[in-house]
Amino acid sequence: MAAVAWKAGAFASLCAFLIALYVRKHLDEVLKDRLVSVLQGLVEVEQQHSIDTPRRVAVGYGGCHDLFVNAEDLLEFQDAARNPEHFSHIKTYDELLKTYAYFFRHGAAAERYVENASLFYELVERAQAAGEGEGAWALGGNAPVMAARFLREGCRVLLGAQASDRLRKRLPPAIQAVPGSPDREDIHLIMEYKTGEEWGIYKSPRANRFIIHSDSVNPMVSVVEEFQPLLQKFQPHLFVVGGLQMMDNFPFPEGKRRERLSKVREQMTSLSDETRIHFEMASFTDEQLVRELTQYVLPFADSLGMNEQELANLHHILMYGNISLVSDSNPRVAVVLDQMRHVFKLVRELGLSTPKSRPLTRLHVHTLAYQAIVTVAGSPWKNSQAAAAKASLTANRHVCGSSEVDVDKAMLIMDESFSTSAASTAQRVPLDANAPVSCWEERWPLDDSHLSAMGTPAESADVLQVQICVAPVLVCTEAQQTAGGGDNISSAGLVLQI
Ligand SMILES: *[C@@H]1O[C@H](CO)[C@@H](O)[C@H](O)[C@H]1NC(C)=O
Ligand SMILES: *[C@@H]1O[C@H](CO)[C@@H](O)[C@H](O)[C@H]1NC(C)=O
Ligand SMILES: CC(=O)N[C@H]1CO[C@H](CO)[C@@H](O)[C@@H]1O
Repeated sequence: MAAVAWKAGAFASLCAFLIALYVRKHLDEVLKDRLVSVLQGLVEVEQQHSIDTPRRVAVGYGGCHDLFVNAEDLLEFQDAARNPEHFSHIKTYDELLKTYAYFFRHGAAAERYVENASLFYELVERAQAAGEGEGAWALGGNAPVMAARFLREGCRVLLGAQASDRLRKRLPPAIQAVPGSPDREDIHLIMEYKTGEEWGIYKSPRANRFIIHSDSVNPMVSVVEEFQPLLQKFQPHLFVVGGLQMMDNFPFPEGKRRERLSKVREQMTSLSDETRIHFEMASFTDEQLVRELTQYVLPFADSLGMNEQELANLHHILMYGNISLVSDSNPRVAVVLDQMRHVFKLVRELGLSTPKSRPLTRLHVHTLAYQAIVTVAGSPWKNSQAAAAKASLTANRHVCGSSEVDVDKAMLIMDESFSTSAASTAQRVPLDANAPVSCWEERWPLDDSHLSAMGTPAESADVLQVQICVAPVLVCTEAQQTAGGGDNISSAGLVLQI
């Protein structure tokens, strides 16, 4: 009896095992089929629109030369490092060691200006001696990355950077730039360390980088003046303003940063109405700088691009006047869309009291899991659905380092359906694998207190009609590169909309 029962039991568990195996395999196939459908759906939408006549795109500001070195090959641990301290800019080797120790022990990224040029160039010499020759150098800065992407997408491109000879050699020749700063000025020394790396009495909890430079050309945005005649002549369809985070943590003399930002504003307002202006946010640590951006830059842009953390920061500054230090790295669609609605309306309000401002008509937020684009109905931005699809595919292509998306190296982390808002009136939108990019229209009531300020007829002012598109990202599971992702993604999204 017992043996029979045992056999029956064994048989039953074997069956259960086989069924489980079958179900699992089947589920894997279902999942893979779903990824394939999503990919096909995205590619189909992306290809609906092509760019027939080359568009002219101008991209500011700056560019630099990144020199990569292993921190442990460059910085020798010395007693000064036993007392970590945080200097906003660096004058001596001891200050460098203390500041490095401060960030290294937390595995936190940081970038610092080295005021003592002879100290900095000594370090550059040492890094070159320790490094791998040419391979240790790379084109750096947001503007050149965006410029290169626009070029690849078939645009004619003008770059607002004073290109040193060394930088010029690395730029694709078809990109027009402002001739030269000295070769030495634009070097940024990127010291990398690994997870668990030991340095004297410290051990880094995670891999990261500590960047130093002695570059005053980029933080001062000194290219603005020389760029102006080229920009006027070029008559771009699109002018992209980015790279302003180089101003973060730079020791400006009193009032100088505002002065430089007002030059940027002047450049933006000098362009004709035919030119669309996009501002690409970045991660800023200086709250005052972000506040100045909301005054000098944001009201003069038609379009803004940013990631979810930058959105959370901007939202916080506009709502409460300060930066939120912690934010969710994988926020739900509803949370991001609600923040986008707020930011959109608040940025438009900023413009109301500002002469020569432009009303915001586009906002693109890129997250790891999805792309969201809001545009105002009737504005010049075209093809939002295709733009969201292209941005999403570019996110995968960039991180996986390949122009073909491979579903075996991709996954969806966006939920099966999402809510359009946390409000009770929200709709639930399913993520349809066969039509993965969801677009819908919304009418946003505007506060009537702004009607008179706006000076436009009530019918167009009391309600803002917008289109929202959300596209899932096929998240790359075998990351080749992450830096520069946002720049590639934002540019890819813009290129189909101008
Ligand atoms: C600048 O760095 C050099 C080289 O490390 C050093 O000799 C000099 O004392 C430093 N100057 C200042 C003002 O700290
Ligand atoms: C920002 O301001 C709010 C309200 O004044 C305050 O509660 C919050 O702690 C501040 N946050 C930071 C990060 O300083
Ligand atoms: C995968 C991809 O397209 N990434 C690109 C992002 O942009 C830079 C500059 O154009 C390229 O070098 C990367 O290959």
